[in-house]
Amino acid sequence: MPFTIDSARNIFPNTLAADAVPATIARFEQLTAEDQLALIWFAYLEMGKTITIAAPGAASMQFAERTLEQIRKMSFQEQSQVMCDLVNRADTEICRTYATWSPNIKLGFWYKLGEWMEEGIVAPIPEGYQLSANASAVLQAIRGLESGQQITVLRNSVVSMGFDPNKMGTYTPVTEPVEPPQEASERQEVAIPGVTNPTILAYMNNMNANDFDALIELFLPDGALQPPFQRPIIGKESIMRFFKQECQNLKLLPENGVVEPAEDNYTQVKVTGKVQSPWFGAKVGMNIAWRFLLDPNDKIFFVAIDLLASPQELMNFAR
Ligand code: 45D
Repeated sequence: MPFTIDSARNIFPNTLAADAVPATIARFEQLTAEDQLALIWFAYLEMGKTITIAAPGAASMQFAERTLEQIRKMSFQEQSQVMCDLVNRADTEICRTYATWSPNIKLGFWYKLGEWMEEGIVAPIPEGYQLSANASAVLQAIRGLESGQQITVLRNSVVSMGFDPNKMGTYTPVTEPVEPPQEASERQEVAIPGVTNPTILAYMNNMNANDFDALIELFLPDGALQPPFQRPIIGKESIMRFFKQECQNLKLLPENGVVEPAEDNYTQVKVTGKVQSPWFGAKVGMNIAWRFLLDPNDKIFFVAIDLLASPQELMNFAR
């Protein structure tokens, strides 16, 4: 029986993903908006002691500028209301604007608000704010996560704020401009012990060079890519859009891999290693597995990217 996207999702089923991330977010989303805002604030302050976030580039900040200026001019009470609206996914003008933004623009917007909260330009979390018992427990759970999982919790909660994009009808997504790919002379090539397959190596090298035109040609027309904790993105056009919106300036650092024959002359490949995001650079290395299923011509039919449960999982190549 040939593979389907659904059956492909189960290759290397022993791979242990960081389920603590969605579990923590589910608990977080049960809290009141005030508690959620205060909790993120406390978590962010604590993380900031050990890892600093890179300031977003002007190219991605320009799109949030009008909304930020609007908020800057508000009273503290109005500003607090806007932040609660975002957490509550209310139907307001700002929540609808927020929904059109790419994840990096949303993160840049909150980065700026955080700065302004610190400077007293935007309503701070009231001094002495007492988290509810549940919120304290969630903060405690976040403290116990490794840093790659902490930043994923933060990112995913920021991305899901604002009005529900599925309720918006048609709209134009707002995303930062796509930078040109890296010059050939500046590119570095990965080496993965156990993996010589040219498609796998080209995947890593093209992603690292922001060469999405070359990268997308590695996929079958109806191929799929499954990001951590998400449903598969199916088809070249949608995957290309995802690359341009969410994959610029990632650093993929594969460390180990295994290549095995699969049914129907397909090949399954598992690679593990680290990934760095442009927000934290080398300060946060996320433990990642890539699970590839290649067709008989070595085109990518499916690839899942998993955030791993623990560093031990980097060495787990059991089927
Ligand atoms: O609410 O091979 C305040 C794919 C308080 C592609 C705040 C990939 C109030 C294929 C502090 C102001 C992409 C899948 C908020 C590989 C409040 C592929 C602000 C994987 C919100 C490898 C909070 C890539 C702030 C991966 C400013 C795994 C929070 C990428 C900022 C992962 C948080 C990237 C930031 C991650 C989080 C980035 C900047 C997890 C960034 C996280």
